[in-house]
Amino acid sequence: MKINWFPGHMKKALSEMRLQLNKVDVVIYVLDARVPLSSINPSLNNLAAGKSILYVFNKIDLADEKRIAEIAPRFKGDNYDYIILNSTMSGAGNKIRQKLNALAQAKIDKYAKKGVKTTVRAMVVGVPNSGKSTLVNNLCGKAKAITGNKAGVTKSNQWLNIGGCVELCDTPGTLYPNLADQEVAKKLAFVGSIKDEVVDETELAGELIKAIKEKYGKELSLRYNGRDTLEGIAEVRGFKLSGGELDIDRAAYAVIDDFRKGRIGKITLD
Ligand SMILES: Nc1nc2c(ncn2[C@@H]2O[C@H](COP(=O)(O)OP(=O)(O)OP(=O)(O)O)[C@@H](O)[C@H]2O)c(=O)[nH]1
Ligand SMILES: [Mg+2]
Repeated sequence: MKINWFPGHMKKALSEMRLQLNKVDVVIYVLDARVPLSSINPSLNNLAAGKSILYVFNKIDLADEKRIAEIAPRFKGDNYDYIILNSTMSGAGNKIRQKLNALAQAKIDKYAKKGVKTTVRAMVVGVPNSGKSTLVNNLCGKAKAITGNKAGVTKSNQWLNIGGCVELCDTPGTLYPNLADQEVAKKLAFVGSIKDEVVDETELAGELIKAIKEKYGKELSLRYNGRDTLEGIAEVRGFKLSGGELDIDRAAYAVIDDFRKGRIGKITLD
């Protein structure tokens, strides 16, 4: 299985994002905490170069908090910082506002000296389905951006004034051409950052079981009564086709769905 997904709309989105960069003070870089290192996208690193960056480890409710506590501190430096979040929780927005203002402090102070209250502008970027629009809505306090549990929901840049002298730009999820590291590509597919239609679900589920077994064998075993193959899982779940054969496709779907909904456990695959 070779995974690759870089449709025209992503290329276009990246060039439109670049055109708007000059008015951006902070880039909010949303990572999926289940695959945080795999959510780093070279195209977005290029885009954010030279800007203040706030890294968001999002979906912490589905991820391994201990592992994130090890990884996240690497994402703090002179002009960048991080925050660990569940964007679906009310109150998440306030934590972000504080960090945003801190990262834009130099600009705020410069204008304050002239007696002017300046607007902080942030662009929210990240791989598809990482929770950018959910985060934007949380900050707005209402659902202004469309969200959905699949890759590629947001189609174009959308600037929103969220009050308190902050403007946000929600952007479409973007990847990069030629996902050379297929280990990374698989992890992005596990969390639904790659459109499901371009991936072989049965193969993907097999790879997902392997990846979980390696680091979270106990959780896997608990979920599926010690089974760690699609056949075994189909058996234990009683998934059968009309002829009585095991329904492997259904088992594959079930494993992917269980993982994405956090039913196997709180898992971080890096
Ligand atoms: N459990 C959990 N789900 C979340 C969190 N943040 C977002 N989601 C869910 O993740 C899915 C994707 O969210 P979106 O906000 O549409 O993601 P996006 O990054 O805007 O996606 P694209 O526009 O396709 O790039 C939705 O089903 C959200 O409800 C979170 O912190 N925890
Ligand atoms: Mg979106």
